[in-house]
Amino acid sequence: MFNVVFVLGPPGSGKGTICSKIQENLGYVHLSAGDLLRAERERAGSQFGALIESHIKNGSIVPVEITCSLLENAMNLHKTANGFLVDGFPRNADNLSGWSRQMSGKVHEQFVLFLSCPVDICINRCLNRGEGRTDDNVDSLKKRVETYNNQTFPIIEHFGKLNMVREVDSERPVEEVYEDVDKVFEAANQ
Ligand code: UP5
Ligand code: MG
Repeated sequence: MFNVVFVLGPPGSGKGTICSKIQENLGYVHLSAGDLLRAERERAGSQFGALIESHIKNGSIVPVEITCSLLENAMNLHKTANGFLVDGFPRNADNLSGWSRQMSGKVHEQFVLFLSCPVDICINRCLNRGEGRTDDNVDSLKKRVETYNNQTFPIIEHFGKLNMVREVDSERPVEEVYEDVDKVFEAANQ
């Protein structure tokens, strides 16, 4: 049974940044659903490349079967890990039900780390990131934020009702955010 922590928050809230630090310090394996989808998009011979790119550019959500299989394959490469940080997933109701269908009995969901940050700050972070992502432009960001508000935030609320959400304010400098994140993990694993 794999331990899983879902890491959610608006685009640019710092999910990837904080997950690298958790991986480095606490030994959880970081799996970014977005990174896995981008790698699949680039993989020679992938039948999903064009579909994935059209969703990424439009800020819409890739069918769960694709994302969930990429996540499961990645988990199976690290069978001895303490646990996994599933970054940027589940993003909507389809993601959540697909995950339950495919993963129930194989994983234990510990909690949801929710990195909260005002959207205008998040957008500026993405616009200044300079990694050449095809979705770091004003048009795509508008759609990403809309998808987050309409589809992903309700998933966070759903987990909130189950008492599974640990919220950390990620508007602050990375070191300060991580300090609180570390406390959340300490409390969860004691
Ligand atoms: N930065 C980070 N933390 C900071 C801080 N505390 N103070 C100041 N600056 C900070 O950070 C973004 C930028 O901000 C970086 O430059 C960083 O240095 C700085 P990052 O850690 O990259 O933030 P993150 O939340 O990971 O932002 P990201 O853009 O990756 O989030 P998204 O959720 O938008 O992107 P993701 O890659 O997860 O998904 C992309 C697309 O893939 C989706 O829109 C969707 O189309 C598709 N997708 C699916 O379809 N299904 C999935 O399950 C997942 C993705
Ligand atoms: Mg990211």
